[in-house]
Amino acid sequence: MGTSLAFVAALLLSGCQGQLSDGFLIKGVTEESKTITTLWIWAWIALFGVGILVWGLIFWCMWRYKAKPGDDSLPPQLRYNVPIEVLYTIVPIFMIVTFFYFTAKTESEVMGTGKKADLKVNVYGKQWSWDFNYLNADVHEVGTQAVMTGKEGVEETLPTLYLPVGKRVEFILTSRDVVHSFWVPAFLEKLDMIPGRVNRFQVTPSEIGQFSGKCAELCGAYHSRMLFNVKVVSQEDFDKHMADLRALGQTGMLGDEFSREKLMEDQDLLTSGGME
Ligand SMILES: [Cu+2]
Repeated sequence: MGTSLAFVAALLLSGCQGQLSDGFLIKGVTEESKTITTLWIWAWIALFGVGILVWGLIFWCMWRYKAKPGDDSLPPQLRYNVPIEVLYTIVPIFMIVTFFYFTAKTESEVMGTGKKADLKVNVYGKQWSWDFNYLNADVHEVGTQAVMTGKEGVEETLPTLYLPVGKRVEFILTSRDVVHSFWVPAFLEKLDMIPGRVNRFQVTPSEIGQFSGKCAELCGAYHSRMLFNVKVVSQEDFDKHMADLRALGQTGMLGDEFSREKLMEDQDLLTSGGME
């Protein structure tokens, strides 16, 4: 009941974004999102198939074995029916194995970093924003957390990740402090950023436009303000943005110097220095 209500709610809520041909999933804007949407649609088809079969059997039993008026005897009681028990053990196992197989297959296709990337971007998570190191152009962008004013236009103040359309980008995800999660909903993919670990995935944005990104792992007080924009632009506009960053002096790669811990340490040094 809970699940079906949640499903109806999800359908209603996503109704304005998705459409039937995408299984009411939000529209993906990368090459890889087609594979994900296909998995999503086939999962629903399989689930509806199972649902219709199960509901059908339930209603058929209710109708077929309904008590007759005046007959209050118990129907024959079944116990230890080995064929039925074997059947309802094997069928769910078969279903789970099938789901697992297609999920693992899609995941390895989508996440695969075996192909050569056209560009590499190191996304550095921190409490509570993002830094982007464009490895090929040797320039970077520094982000600060969103300031929620309650007014429109917050997007303009957010750090923006630029990506050229139709180019395969490899994200190299690292974190300075706690676990964050790099999520661009329109990419239909997200991946955790874990301190001391490097996570990677590749996508090929296939549509020009601006999309929103956020942190998908509760990471502290201002987690909800850990927002960014993604701008998928033409190669010329991308090159121009790289040149702009260079002109601003934002060259080289950012390291750990912007972690909150590090900044607090420096602050402590300053404070204790001032006390002496
Ligand atoms: Cu976070």
